Formats: sequence, C-alpha cells, structure tokens
Amino acid sequence: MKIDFTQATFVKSAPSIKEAPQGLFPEVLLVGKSNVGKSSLINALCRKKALAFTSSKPGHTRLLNYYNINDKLYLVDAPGYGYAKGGFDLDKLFGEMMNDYFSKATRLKLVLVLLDSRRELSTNDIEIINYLREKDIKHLLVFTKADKINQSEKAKLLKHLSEIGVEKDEITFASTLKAKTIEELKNKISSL
Ligand SMILES: Nc1nc2c(ncn2[C@@H]2O[C@H](COP(=O)(O)OP(=O)(O)OP(=O)(O)O)[C@@H](O)[C@H]2O)c(=O)[nH]1
Ligand SMILES: [Mg+2]
Repeated sequence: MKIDFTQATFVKSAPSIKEAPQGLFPEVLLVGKSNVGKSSLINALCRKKALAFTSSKPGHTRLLNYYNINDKLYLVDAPGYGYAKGGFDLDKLFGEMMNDYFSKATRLKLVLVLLDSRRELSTNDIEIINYLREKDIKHLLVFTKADKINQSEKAKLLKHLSEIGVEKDEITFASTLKAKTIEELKNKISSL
C-alpha cells in the first residue's frame, strides 16, 4: 500500500489515550528520549515545516499528538523521556501515559523507537525496546540525526548493535537533511 505522507493533517492533542481520536486508522507511535527528533521526523515524513512543533529545548511535547496521514494511518507523537526540570518529571508522565497507551491502543501497528545516532543507548531506551519485545509489539529502531555521524562512527554503532543482539532489519537511519533516508522510512512504514 502506497501512503501519500504529504496528505497530513493535525487531528488533536490528547492528554491521555482516553481522549484520543476514535480508532479509525492503524497507529504508528513515535517514542524516544526528549530532543531525539520525533517531531522533526514527523515534519520530514510529511514534508511540512511546522506540522509538529519542534524545539531545540528538550521536553517540548507533553501530549499525545495525533496526525492523520492520508486517511490511512495516524502518526502519534509522544512526549520524550529522560528529562526532568523545574519540578516537571517527564519520565513519570511518559511512564504513566505509555502504560495506559499500550494497554488500550488496539490499532497500534508499529512503534518507531527513535535513538540518537551519536549516543549510546540509555537505560530507558533499552527498557522500552525490551518491553516492546516482551509484548511482541512490532517496532523499528530509527537512528536519528544520521547526518551528524560519519561512516566509521556508523560502522561502530552497527557493530555495537549486533553485539547486543539487534538484528539488521530492526534498524534504520534517518536524517531530516537526507531525503533518501526519509523515503526509506516511508517505504518501511507503508509496507507494514
Ligand atoms: N542535524 C539534525 N538535527 C535534527 C534532526 N532531527 C531533529 N533535529 C534537531 O533536534 C532538535 C530536537 O528536535 P525535536 O523534533 O523537537 O525533538 P523531539 O524528540 O520532538 O523533542 P521533545 O518533543 O522535547 O521530546 C531540534 O533542534 C531539531 O532541529 C536531524 O535529522 N538532523
Ligand atoms: Mg516533540
């Protein structure tokens, strides 16, 4: 199935899955550490500059944001984790919101786990990947900001991933600056 990602509209921001839109379409959820590039990736996929709100400061997205893609699927932008400031604990929000989400989102088809190409996986990242594996939820590890690493850094990362048992077809690299990587990701999403 070919999905036209440029036909994208914002549907709503939900403080919890209770307020999510009626489950008309299959859902693809994006999760990842705050500032990893979730909202930017949505904009790149949809070729829109400001469909999803991005920020250079972490902790921006605090709601589940639903985007309707071509009346074929919802992309769901989740708050990031790994960031606490000013009495606001993003990890707590993420944990509670996601527990609820995973138990109720019956149309969830795929989780994109975003990881920064330049950083090692955090404990949070590994916990989420293990959780998805245990629950048998289809997922793809998307290494973001791939424009910031060179070939030898990429090779090193791939070696590390293979050592910790991550399979090649579980991984994709993405950069908002490299259209080819965005096309590849679209094809992977469409084929699922
Ligand atoms: N060089 C480069 N920068 C990127 C890329 N993707 C995102 N960024 C930058 O990373 C920063 C964070 O991006 P966001 O998309 O707001 O990150 P987020 O994961 O939605 O963050 P939260 O909503 O806080 O969880 C912004 O300054 C983006 O411009 C990329 O592929 N390459
Ligand atoms: Mg965001």
